[in-house]
Amino acid sequence: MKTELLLGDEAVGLAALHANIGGAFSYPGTPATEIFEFIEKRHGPSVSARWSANEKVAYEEALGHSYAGRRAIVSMKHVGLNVAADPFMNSALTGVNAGIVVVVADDPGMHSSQNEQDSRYYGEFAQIPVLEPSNQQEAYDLTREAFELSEKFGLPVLIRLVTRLSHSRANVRVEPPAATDDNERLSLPDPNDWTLVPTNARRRYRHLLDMQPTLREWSDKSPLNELSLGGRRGIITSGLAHNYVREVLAGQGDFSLLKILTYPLPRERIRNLVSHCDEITVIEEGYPFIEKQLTGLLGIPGKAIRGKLSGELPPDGELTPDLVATALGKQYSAPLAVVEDLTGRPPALCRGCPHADTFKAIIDATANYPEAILFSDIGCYTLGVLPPYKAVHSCVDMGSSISMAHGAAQAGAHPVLCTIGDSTFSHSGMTPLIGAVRADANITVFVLDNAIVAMTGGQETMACGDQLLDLLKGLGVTEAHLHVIEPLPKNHEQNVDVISRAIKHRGLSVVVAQRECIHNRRKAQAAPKAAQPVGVATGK
Ligand SMILES: Cc1ncc(C[n+]2csc(CCOP(=O)(O)OP(=O)(O)O)c2C)c(N)n1
Ligand code: SF4
Repeated sequence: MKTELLLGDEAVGLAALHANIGGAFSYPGTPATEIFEFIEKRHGPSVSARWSANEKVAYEEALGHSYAGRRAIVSMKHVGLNVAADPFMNSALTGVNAGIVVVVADDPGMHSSQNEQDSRYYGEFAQIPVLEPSNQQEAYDLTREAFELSEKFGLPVLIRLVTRLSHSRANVRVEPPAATDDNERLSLPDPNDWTLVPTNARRRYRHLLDMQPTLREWSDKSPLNELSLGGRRGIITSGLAHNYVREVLAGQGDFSLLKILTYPLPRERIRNLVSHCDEITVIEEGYPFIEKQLTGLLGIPGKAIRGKLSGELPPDGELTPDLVATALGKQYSAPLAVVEDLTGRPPALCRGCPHADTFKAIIDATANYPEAILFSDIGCYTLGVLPPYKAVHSCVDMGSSISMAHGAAQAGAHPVLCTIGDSTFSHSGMTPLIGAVRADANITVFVLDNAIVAMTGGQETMACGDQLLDLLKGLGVTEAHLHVIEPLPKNHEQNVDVISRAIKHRGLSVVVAQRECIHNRRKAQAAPKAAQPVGVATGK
């Protein structure tokens, strides 16, 4: 046993290595990125760790890895699970061979996300076990346990993190595994369980339903959920929110408390708490997931249930100790002074960013088109919505720019432009482009090739430079309407001219803006840090 100072994300990554995974699969996305990055830095030769093109691909790679007999971790941000939802839902029917742990980091408060959806609903939707650690130590312990559970139940297990846990550090007691055969693989499963034609799928769904009482019993009996009965005022809390409750109560007040870390909900303990208390406040980060199940449609006669649905806590944003204290009718004063008067600093494109020069050229080329629409996508270039550019008219989900542009063109809009980064293009831009090519859609697509996944911290991109151009040609973009510009101030007039011609063409044009992110070169020049492989315990 030794101690390491780890982010919540890193604790998950280290636990996965200690659980003897064969592979880690992911697509970058804040606040989950550091899980994979930690594994990438620390893994030994028996572990495969490569970024995937998107979350669906990552999930399917993990599924294939499990099928072939090695444990797999697949990590993503919450909206990534929307992209991976198809294999995720269906893997609850196929089941797993070697263990699969799906780690999803939610972002209540939307620090860096399009929404604040709560991944516990996905766990319930797929009818699989969910674990929700409240601190870094539990992030480590529960990830180790999740692999055991996954193999015990033959199901993927979902771990739900939230930003504050993913991105804060604490000392974690870790236990490297005893010597094992690192490359050992389980034998192959029955292919009939994995081939979801209707006869097999019906049988496997029945099996999943038959598993539910076992999962409920496991959750009911799990020592991870702690119930302490005291006064007649009850609190149910889960995951990270438990810390706020502890901080606010500071060991005082005559409350009964149930801390939940496992789903399906531990009904027996909830029943005990409810029958002991007159009123219950539910304190959970995210949607009122527990509260809704507790109240059902009509509530519990004779009991007051408080939380986000009843208005004691706000329905959106992150919890804070202040909010929790108010909901519990307590006074709270922060142990450290809070600096209130920090000047707000809106995000902005870096000085010298290639995207800035592309937007300047687009703005000048569309100056005579007041009706021009520019659909954008998710990446640094989304910041083109802000002054001084104010060029971007939408950003919905990854890959949506090209399809939305195609839809607008079909409504008769002109000119219709869209901007998509190189990573987002590989993630989910290629499929809509095939449709746009086939229809010769009257749109101008800008692929912003800065040779990196910049917004999430500079991960490798799947295709850039000549490879990206080959890809575009392979998807059917004709050479006559495929333009390459270098977005630099000195090329401004020339670039405006190219874009103007592309817009005038009544059909599909693609403009590739090729210039490296200014941070990429510096990063490439920096010496790689020495990696410390994680494997079998050395006893040191
Ligand atoms: C489904 C989903 N997965 C991941 C993310 C996180 N994310 C935001 S932008 C981005 C990629 C940005 O790369 P690129 O399109 O090349 O643009 P750049 O930031 O390099 O300009 C990622 C992975 C997300 N928002 N949604
Ligand atoms: S990180 Fe790179 S791509 Fe992002 S704004 Fe800065 S220079 Fe532009």
